[in-house]
Amino acid sequence: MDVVYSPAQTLHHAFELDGGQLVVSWESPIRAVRVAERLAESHVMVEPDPFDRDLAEQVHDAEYVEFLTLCWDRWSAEGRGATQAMGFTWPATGLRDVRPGTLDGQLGYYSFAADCSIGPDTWNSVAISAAAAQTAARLVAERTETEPDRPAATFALCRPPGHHAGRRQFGGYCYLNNAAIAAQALRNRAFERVAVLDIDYHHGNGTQSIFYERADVAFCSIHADPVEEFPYFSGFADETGSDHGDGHNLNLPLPPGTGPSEWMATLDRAIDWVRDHDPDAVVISAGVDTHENDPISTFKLPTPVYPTIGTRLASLALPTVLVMEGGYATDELAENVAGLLHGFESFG
Ligand code: Q9C
Ligand code: ZN
Repeated sequence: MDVVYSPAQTLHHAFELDGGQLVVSWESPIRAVRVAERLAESHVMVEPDPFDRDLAEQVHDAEYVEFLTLCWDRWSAEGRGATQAMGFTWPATGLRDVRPGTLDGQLGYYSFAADCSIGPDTWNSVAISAAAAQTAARLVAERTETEPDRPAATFALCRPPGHHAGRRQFGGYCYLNNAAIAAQALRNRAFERVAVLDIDYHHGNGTQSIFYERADVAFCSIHADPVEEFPYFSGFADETGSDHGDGHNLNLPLPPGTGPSEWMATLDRAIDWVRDHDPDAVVISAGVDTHENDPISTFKLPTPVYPTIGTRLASLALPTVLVMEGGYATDELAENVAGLLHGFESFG
């Protein structure tokens, strides 16, 4: 399969509040560098199309996208360019959900976690990362038209990741929701029903919330139980969708420390659920922070399991956009991603 990626995605780097201190984010540029280097040995690398803002505004509020594009310029115009922009107060429970006029107010209004700063290159990398997902969806749609009997697949090497970003909220290292953008792009083409299957260690709260009331995009996620893990306030098993989306959302939370046999059995459940929804295309939120050496996660998947995961995902035999999410074991990351893709490609 082709890989969509631009080196401009490495320009962004961020800080996160961790253990009471502001530190360099685990979500580092080297992640994309290593994965791209590795995949270039075995795959055709494709440059992303120009960022499609109208498409992004189908899954994000236009005002939010505008905020992201202007945030750094406003921040530096306030004379604060020596550090990066980050909120410090949020409309938490009991407070009012009003949009403030000031930058500090809006930084809180438009985010849910202090792990996601905005620097001079953030918007550029974020837009190109989203464009990679958008381009991967276009390629899958076009290949499905020319070869309808062979399920097309493309990997969007997205960085920064996206699945925590909601309609108007950044957090969890995510600003624009790349998987949601890919799913919407597929919907805008010939695919009437799309399923997003999220295998990142963390719950894809942003993707869930974007499609929660919709029947045309189903969402299923396997992740660490939010009782114990980020994002804490989303990802419980009783979140099943609402309104038209009722029954179109499935969360499969697992305890910290979950190993490969339990995880693979859960993947089988997820795949069965996706198949029961009879989608025309699939988006995989492909986080590999489930790895045993991941520095911020607790699952125990060894490197040799990723090809097996890829093969199972391919067994859906549907047009598929794979979108990279998390994965912070930088020494193993490229091998795990390459293993996932090779396993996928070896199916059938
Ligand atoms: N510094 C993804 O894997 N953890 N995001 C913050 C306190 C946030 C992970 C911990 C984890 C977000 C895409
Ligand atoms: Zn994650």
